[in-house]
Amino acid sequence: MTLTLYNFSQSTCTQNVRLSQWEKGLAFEDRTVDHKTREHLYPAYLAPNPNGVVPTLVHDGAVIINSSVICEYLDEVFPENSLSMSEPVGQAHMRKWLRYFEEVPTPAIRVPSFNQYLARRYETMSDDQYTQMAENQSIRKHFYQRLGKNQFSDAETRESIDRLQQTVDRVGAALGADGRPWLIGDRLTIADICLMPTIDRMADLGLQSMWEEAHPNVTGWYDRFAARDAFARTYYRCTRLTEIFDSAG
Ligand SMILES: N[C@@H](CCC(=O)N[C@@H](CS)C(=O)NCC(=O)O)C(=O)O
Repeated sequence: MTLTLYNFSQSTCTQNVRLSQWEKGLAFEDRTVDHKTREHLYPAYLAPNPNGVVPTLVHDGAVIINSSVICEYLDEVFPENSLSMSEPVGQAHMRKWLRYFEEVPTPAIRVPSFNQYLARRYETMSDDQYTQMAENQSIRKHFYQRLGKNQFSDAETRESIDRLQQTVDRVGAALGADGRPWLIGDRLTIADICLMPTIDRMADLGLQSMWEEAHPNVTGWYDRFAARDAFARTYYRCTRLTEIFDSAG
């Protein structure tokens, strides 16, 4: 049996899968995709994953894409150390959070990530090179065109911060409802797993003030998760943007 994970170390979507991997105690073959040479846009990568993004999981030849789909797949195929709910209503609550994360915070966190760090990768490109790079993207073509080699517009930046604020407010309210330790209740599930990379990235970008005062229970949730072995294994050195881009980091 082989499980191969095509990934970038700093990718929040990869971190969802890593957290699941280590919570479940699975061994993966690690295949780092080279973002510098845009290996994720090579025909060999696009054939299994036409979206041209990481992660991609290959399990004994079967290709599984989309991080939350991968997390659910792993939990179904390897039921030990379950990260799902045992009954349909609980499972529906978990999936409700997953869809919300995919629609609201996951796209939103890209905006400050690129504004503060990731756009630096394109600084030395000529305008023509950048235009070509954006044109060659798969599902991210319009995203890179909006970024425009520099920063997102003020309006798009404000919208993304607003979406992130809504997320921490909703999570804070859910955790505060009955003092529950995890989003759905007493058990850590894939909903917590798919939230953590956004919250950890927000902290890496210095945005903790968005929950620290208003929602200390979000800090409590973060600290509880950060104390787990799976967290330490997932966030190895150079998984955070500050470690990659700030020489002092
Ligand atoms: N919905 C997808 C999104 C994957 C995604 O956006 N991956 C990012 C890294 S977190 C990526 O590969 N970006 C390529 C790029 O920006 O050039 C998932 O959850 O797997």
